[in-house]
Amino acid sequence: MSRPGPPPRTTAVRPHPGEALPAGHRRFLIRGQLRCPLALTVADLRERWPQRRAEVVFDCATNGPQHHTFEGPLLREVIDAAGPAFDARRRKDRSRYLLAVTGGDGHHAVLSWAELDADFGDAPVLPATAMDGRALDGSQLVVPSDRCGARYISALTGIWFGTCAPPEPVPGLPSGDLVDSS
Ligand SMILES: Nc1nc2c(c(=O)[nH]1)N[C@H]1C(S)=C(S)[C@@H](COP(=O)(O)O)O[C@H]1N2
Ligand SMILES: [Mo]
Repeated sequence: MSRPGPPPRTTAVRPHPGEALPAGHRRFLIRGQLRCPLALTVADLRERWPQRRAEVVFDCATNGPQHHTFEGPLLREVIDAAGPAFDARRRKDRSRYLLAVTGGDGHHAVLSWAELDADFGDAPVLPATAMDGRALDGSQLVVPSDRCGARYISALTGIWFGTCAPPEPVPGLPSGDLVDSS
C-alpha cells in the first residue's frame, strides 16, 4: 500500500511553565537483551525524555479512521537508555533486534529495531504519555507510519527487546532456499 505525501514526522513539544498533567502510576517493563531493564510509569516517560508531538490518522477495520494528537518520548531514546545489547557501531548487528510490545488485555505485536533506528526506517514511534491533550493513565504505542491501528497498543504492560535465533536449516534443503509449494 502506498501512503501519499512525505513520511511522518513528529514535532518537539515546548513545555509550558507550570503545566502539570496528572501522572499515571501504572508501570510497564522494558526487558530482554538490555544492560539496564526499566520499569516506567507514564510520569517517568514524561519527565525523563524530551516529548514529541504526533498528529496521526490510522484506520480501524471496525471503527473507521481515527484522528488523534499524541505526545511522548521517542521509543528509540527510551530503549537507548535501557542499554541495548547490540554493538551500536555495527548496523548489521542492530538490524537483527526486535521489540515485542504487549498491552493490558494481552494484545501484542512486534516492531523491528530497524523501523525505529535513524539509519534504517527512522520512524518516530512513541510510547505516548498524552492523547488529545489529556494525560494517559497507561502508555499507548504510537506508530505514525502505520496506516492501520493494530499496533497502537494501549495500556502497555511490557516491551521485550532482543534478537531471535536464526531459523534452523530445513533438513535436505540447502539453507536459504525457498520452498516452492506449487
Ligand atoms: N491493548 C490493546 N490495544 C489496542 C487494541 C487492542 O485490542 N488492545 N486494538 C488496536 C486497534 S485494532 C486499533 S484500530 C486501535 C484503536 O482502537 P480503539 O478505536 O478501540 O481505541 O487500538 C489498537 N490498540
Ligand atoms: Mo483496529
